Amino acid sequence: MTRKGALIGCGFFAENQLHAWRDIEGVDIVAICDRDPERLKICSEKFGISRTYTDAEEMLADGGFEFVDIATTPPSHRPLVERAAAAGLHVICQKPIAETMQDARAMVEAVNAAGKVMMVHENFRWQSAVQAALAVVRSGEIGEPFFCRFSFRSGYDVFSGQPYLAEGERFIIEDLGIHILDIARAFVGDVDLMSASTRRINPNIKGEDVATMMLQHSGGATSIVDCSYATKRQVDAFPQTAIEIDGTKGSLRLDVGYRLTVETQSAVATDVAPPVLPWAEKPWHNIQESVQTIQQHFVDCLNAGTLPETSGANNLKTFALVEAAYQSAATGRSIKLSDI
Ligand code: NAD
Ligand code: 89V
Repeated sequence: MTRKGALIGCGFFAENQLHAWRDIEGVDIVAICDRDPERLKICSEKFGISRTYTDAEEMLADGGFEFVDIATTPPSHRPLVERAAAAGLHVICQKPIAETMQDARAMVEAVNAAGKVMMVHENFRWQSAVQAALAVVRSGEIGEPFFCRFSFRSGYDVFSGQPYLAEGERFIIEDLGIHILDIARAFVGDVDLMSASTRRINPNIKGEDVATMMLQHSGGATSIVDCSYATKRQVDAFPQTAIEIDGTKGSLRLDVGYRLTVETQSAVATDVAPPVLPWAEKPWHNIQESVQTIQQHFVDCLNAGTLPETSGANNLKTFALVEAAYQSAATGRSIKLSDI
């Protein structure tokens, strides 16, 4: 059986999603939409998709697919997800799920009420190096984690490809930190308390480009999640997340350069560099591979009748961490997640 889908938003990142869909068996993207005819034409020609629309409403009304992949920027996420739910479609929505917690909850509720599956395209936990580290922790080899650090520090110019990132009041926590917070949840679960501080180093952007967050997890572990786009190094780490985990029986380090070291009785280091997919390019290959993996996961879940790991409901907990971090940074107080 071939599952038919449609994609809305043919911008910077959507090309990765379209490449991945093309390579996943049993899926066909039969229609695409962008309100910008130029972007629509580029993706239509590049991916050989002839059914094109500049109006999402029109595409959804015409139908002929069972899921929609929403790859637009956040202001359009809520109306598009609600419209897709009303059309009885399964939905994938790019991160951040929404602009506010209220919108995010309404979106999850709308898809739930329609009896359909919603996945947030939260792909960083699907990076193969992160998955390799997760497998070690889940195996119990290093015991129970009690301290973790998830660190993303780079000086990469993200603004040339995504100029809107320089314009928002919120930047690094909402756009990038959200991925790293989600990785923290994947490793050590949900969070009770958040403390955060932020800085803006780059004078040419509006939002914060440095954030340091401390998370008290419900299971007892403490995590530091630190993010920076103001870190100047000779060899830039973009877009790698470095991970340190101390457990009751040993420790794990995922270092920049995709080297995973597990220390118990002795230290064992492994190269966990991701493959460079035929359509991918360095240094984005790490992210690009995870796009293919998460989309494959979505199809597998539809086929199995199970919920994706980063379902809408699951992702509300990651998005709540973003909200809590901004509230903490603004007030100088620790924020209970139960208050979000
Ligand atoms: P972009 O601005 O390059 O592309 C968005 C496209 O959506 C544009 O072409 C725009 O014309 C179109 N669009 C917007 N509203 C629309 C609507 N209502 N109907 C039809 N078309 C509409 O943005 P981008 O950088 O590709 O980011 C898109 C999303 O992907 C964002 O949410 C961003 O955070 C996310 N993103 C995720 C990753 C990741 O690794 N998961 C990486 C980059 C971007
Ligand atoms: O993944 C993202 O959301 C991107 C980037 C890696 C550049 O922060 O915006």
